[in-house]
Amino acid sequence: MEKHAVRMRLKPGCTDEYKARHDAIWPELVALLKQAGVEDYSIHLDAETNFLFAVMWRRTDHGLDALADHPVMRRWWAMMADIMETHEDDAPLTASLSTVFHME
Ligand code: RM4
Repeated sequence: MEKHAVRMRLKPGCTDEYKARHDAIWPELVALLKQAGVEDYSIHLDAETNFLFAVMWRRTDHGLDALADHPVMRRWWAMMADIMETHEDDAPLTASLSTVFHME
């Protein structure tokens, strides 16, 4: 397992909607993420900047890269595109975060 963190960005004024959509996350998306090797996944908001910090534990042999082409993932990203900063194809803009401290 490895911990992986990325930064995304919410559009201003969309906090409640973002939370509501994730509270009602599609079971098929959860199944897809689990199947791809994700075992623990949380997203944290900096309300001052609207940056979202996503942190997950994933198998080292995870299949997350292939999910970008999966119809369920694409449908989710299309649904989320009105409230997140995205590429033209609706995939969220992401920046990888490097680990600088980890206490176990
Ligand atoms: C996020 C974003 C991510 C997805 C999670 C579940 O808002 O779309 O790509 O992994 O939702």
